[in-house]
Amino acid sequence: MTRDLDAVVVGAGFAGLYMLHRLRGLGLAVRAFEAGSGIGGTWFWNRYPGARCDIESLEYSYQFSDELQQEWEWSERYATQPEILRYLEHVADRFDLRRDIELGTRVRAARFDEASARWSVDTERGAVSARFLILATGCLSAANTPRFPGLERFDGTTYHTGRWPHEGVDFTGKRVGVIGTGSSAIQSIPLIAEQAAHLFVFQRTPSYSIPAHNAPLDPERVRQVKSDYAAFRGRNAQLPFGANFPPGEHAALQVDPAERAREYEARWQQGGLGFVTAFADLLVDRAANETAASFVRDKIRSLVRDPAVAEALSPRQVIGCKRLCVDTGYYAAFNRPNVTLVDVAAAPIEEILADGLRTARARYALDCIVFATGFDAMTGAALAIDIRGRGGRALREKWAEGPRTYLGLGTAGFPNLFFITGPGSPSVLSNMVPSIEQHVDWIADCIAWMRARRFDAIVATESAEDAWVAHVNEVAGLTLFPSCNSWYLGANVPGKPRVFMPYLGFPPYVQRCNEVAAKGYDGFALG
Ligand code: N01
Repeated sequence: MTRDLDAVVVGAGFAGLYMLHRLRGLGLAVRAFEAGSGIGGTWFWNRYPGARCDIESLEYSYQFSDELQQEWEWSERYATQPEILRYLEHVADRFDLRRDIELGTRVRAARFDEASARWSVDTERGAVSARFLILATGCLSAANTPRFPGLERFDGTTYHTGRWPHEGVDFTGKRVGVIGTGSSAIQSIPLIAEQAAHLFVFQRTPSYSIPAHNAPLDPERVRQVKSDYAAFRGRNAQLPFGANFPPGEHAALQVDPAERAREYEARWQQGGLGFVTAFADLLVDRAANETAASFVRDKIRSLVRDPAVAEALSPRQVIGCKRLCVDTGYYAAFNRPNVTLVDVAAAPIEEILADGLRTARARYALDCIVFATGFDAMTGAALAIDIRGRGGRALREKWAEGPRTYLGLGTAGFPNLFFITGPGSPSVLSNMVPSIEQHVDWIADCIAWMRARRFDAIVATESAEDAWVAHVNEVAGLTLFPSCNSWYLGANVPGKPRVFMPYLGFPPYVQRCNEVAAKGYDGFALG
C-alpha cells in the first residue's frame, strides 16, 4: 500500500534533519529517507584519517535553537568528523527526529503526477506519495572514482575518502598510494604518512593550502560568542561568504609590497580560509591574486626541504579558484623519507595493476590505493535519482547541458520539488550550515504560506529561471572563478558540462530570496 505524506525529505545530514524538524513543526506528515545506515550525511560517510571541518566549529553549527547552541560545547577550533557526527546525533535525539527517518533506504525514482499535483516516490523499501519532494542530498556526496583501466584487477585494497570504512584502516607496514591532492587528501596524507611503510602521492594539480593552526577552543572566546550568539551570527551573515573571514578593505595593489606581505603573514599565522579575503580584489584581479599566490608558493619553498618537490607542490593556477585547502602538517609531510610525490600531470596514470599501478613513466608497487578523487559535485546526488516532472520529463535530460534552477531552490517543469543548497545558490561558496538553515526556513515558510492559501502546487517559471541562470553566470564571469578546472565547474568529472554551479555572494542572495517571498513568491507560478 502506498503511504500518503505531505512531504518527503531525501537525506538526513545537516539539511535533511533541520528540514524534517521545520516541517514537523508545521504539523505536516513527513518522512526522511537516508541511504546511509546512520544519520549525518557528509559526516557519516567521510571518516578518513584527519577528516574535520575547515569552517570554525562555533559557526559550523545550527543557530535555529538558541538552547542548542548554548548547551553544545565544541572542543576545538575546527571540529573533527567524529565530533560533528556526535553533534548531529545529539540534534536528532534532542528534537526527537529519528522516528521519522528511514535509514538504509535509498530513493531510486520520483514522478510528478499532474492530476493530483503529488510526487510518487520510489524507495528501496517501497513507494510513498507526497505533495512536496525536498532534496537534502548534499553538494559533495556522490563519490567520484575515475575509471582507471585495470581497477578490477587490483589485488590490494581500495578506499574512497568519501566512503571510508567505519572500523577505520590500519596502514601500518603498507605501501599506500593516494590519488588526488584536494582537501580530503591534504587532511589525510600527514596521518597516513605516519603509519604507512611508504606513501606515494599521485598529484595531477597541486592545491594551495593554508595552515589550520587548530587548537582547543579558548573558553574565553566561547564565552564571548555565547554571550551574544545572535550578534555573532548576524555579523557573519553580512560577510560575502556568510562566514567569519574578515574582509580586507584595500585592493592588494593599492598597498605597498611590505604592507601586503605583513597582511598575508598575519592571515597565514591566523590560519584558515580567511587568507583569501585579505584584500578586496583577490578573487577578481589576476595581478592582485598573483601576490597572494606567490606568497603561498614562498611558504611552500620554506616548508619543503627538497626544492624540486617544493616546486612540484607549488600551484600555478589562481589562488582560491579551486577550493582553498586548510591543513595540519601537509607540506611538511613531504620531508619524510617514506613519502614520494608523483606528478601524474606530466605522466598520467595509465592502468591499475594487480600489485600497484603504472603511470606513463614508471610502475609503483602498492598494497592499498586511496581515491581522494572527490565528488560529482552539486548535481551528482540529485541526478542519481530518476526524477520525472511535468509530461514525464527527466531532470537528467533537462540538466544535460548543466543544471538550471531559479535561486537554486526550484527548477521549471518540476512543481513542488525543492533543492536545499542546490546549484545556483551560494551553497559551497558559503558556510554550509547557515546556508542550509536559510534554505530550509525559506522552503518551510513557502509551504506554510501555500497551505494557508490552499495552493497545491508551486513551480519556477521558465523566464525567472532563465534570468537567474544568466545572473549566476554574469556574477561568476566578473571573478576569476571560471579560470581553472575546478569541481565548481564540474571539470573534475569527465564529460560533465562545464557550468559554474554555485552563486557568489551570500548577503545579496538572502536579500533576493526574502524579496521573492515578500512579493508572493515572485518568479514562481502557483496553482
Ligand atoms: O576532492 P577534490 P576532495 N587522475 O575534487 C584528483 C570539501 N571538503 O574530496 O585537481 C588523477 O577537491 C584531482 O585532481 P585535479 C571541500 O569543499 C572539505 O579533496 O582535478 N587525479 C584533485 O586533486 C573540497 O573542495 C573538507 O587535477 C585525479 C583530487 O583528485 C571538496 O569537499 C575536507 C583524477 C580531488 O580533489 C572536495 O574535496 C574534505 C584522475 N583521473 C573535503 N580525478 C573540509 O576540510 C581526480 N583527481 C571541510
